[in-house]
Amino acid sequence: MKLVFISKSDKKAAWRDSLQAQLPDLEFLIWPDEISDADKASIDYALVWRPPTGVLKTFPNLKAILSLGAGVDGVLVDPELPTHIPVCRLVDRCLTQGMTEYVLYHVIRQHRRFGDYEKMTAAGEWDVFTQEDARRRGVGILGLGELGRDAAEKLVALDYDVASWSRSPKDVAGVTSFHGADGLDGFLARTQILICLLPLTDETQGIINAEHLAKLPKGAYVINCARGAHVVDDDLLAALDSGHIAGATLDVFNEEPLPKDHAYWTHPKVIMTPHAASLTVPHSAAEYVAENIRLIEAGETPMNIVDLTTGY
Ligand code: NDP
Ligand code: OXD
Repeated sequence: MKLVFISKSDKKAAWRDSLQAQLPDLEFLIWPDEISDADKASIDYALVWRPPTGVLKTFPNLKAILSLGAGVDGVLVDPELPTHIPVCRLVDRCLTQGMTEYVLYHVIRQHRRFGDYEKMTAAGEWDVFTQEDARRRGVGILGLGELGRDAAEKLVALDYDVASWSRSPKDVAGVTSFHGADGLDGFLARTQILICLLPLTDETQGIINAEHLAKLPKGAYVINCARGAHVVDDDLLAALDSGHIAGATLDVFNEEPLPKDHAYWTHPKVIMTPHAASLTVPHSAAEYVAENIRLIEAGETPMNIVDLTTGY
C-alpha cells in the first residue's frame, strides 16, 4: 500500500513515523521529491493540505484523498480534482481540543475584560470592572459541526447562554439552535460574542459582512477561527471604527500570511494569531487517518466523506 504526502508541512517526518507506526505495511512517499512519474499509478492514497492545482489528477489509481485539515476548501478549489473517489475531512481529538481551548480562552478574555486589564496594567492604572454573569452573556457559534459542538458544550458547562446557527436544526443540551437563512437574524440579535466555525463554501463566504454585523447588538465581539474569507475585512474594520463592534479576535485571513501593511496589524481593537487556533497533531491525527485507510481496505465506507455539492 502506498501513500503520497502533499503538503508544505514541516511535520513530514512526524507524519511518516506516526502513520507507519499505525500501518507498518504503508509506503509513505513525499511529493514531489520521492515520487517519479513511473510511481504515480501505484499510489493508493493522497494525504494533502492545499495541494497545488492539477497534481491530484496525476495519480490515476487513488482510492481516496485524505485531508490533513478539517477544512477542505483548499482541496475542493482544484478544478481538476478527481471526483470519483472520496475526499475525507480530518476529525481528530487534538484538533477539536485545540479549537475548544482557543474559543474558551477568547470568550473568557472578552467576557471578563482581561484585555482591558492588560491595557490598564501597561498604563499603570488601577480600576475594577463590574463582573458580569455568564448566564447573561449571549455567545453564538456559526457552525455546529465537530468543532462548534465541542466548544458549545464546554461553554454551556461554564454557564454561558449559548446559541448555534447551522444548516440543519440541532438538539444539544443547553444550546439554543437556529438554522437556515431564516434563522440567522434571530441568532445574530442575541449574540454578544460571535464565533465563526463554519466551513468555507459558496454559501458562507463573506458571511461576516456589514449587513450581518449591523444585526449584532452594539458592543458585540467577533472571533473568527474558521477561514479568512468568511469576513469582509472592510466591513469589519468599519464596524470596529464606528464602535458598533467592540473588538475582534482573528486567526485566519483573506491572505495568509497577512500582508505587512494590512490595517489589522495595528488596529487597537484587533488581536490576532497566525492561523494557529488549532493545529493538526500528527501522532493523534495519524490514528484517525490510519483507521480510514483500514476501512477502505476492508471495503467499508470511510469516515467524514465530504459532500462535493455542499462543499463540506
Ligand atoms: P463540520 O463540517 O463538522 O461542521 C460544519 C458546520 O457548519 C455544520 O454544523 C454545518 O451545518 C454548518 N454549515 C455549513 N454550511 C452552512 C450554511 N450554509 N449555513 C449554515 N450552517 C452551515 O466542520 P468542523 O467543525 O470540523 O470545522 C469547521 C471549520 O473550522 C473548518 O471547515 C475549517 O475551515 C475551520 N478550522 C480552522 C482551524 C484553525 O486553526 N483556524 C482548524 C480547524 C478547522 P449542518 O450541521 O447542518 O450540516
Ligand atoms: C483545518 C485548519 O482546516 O487547520 O484543519 O485550518
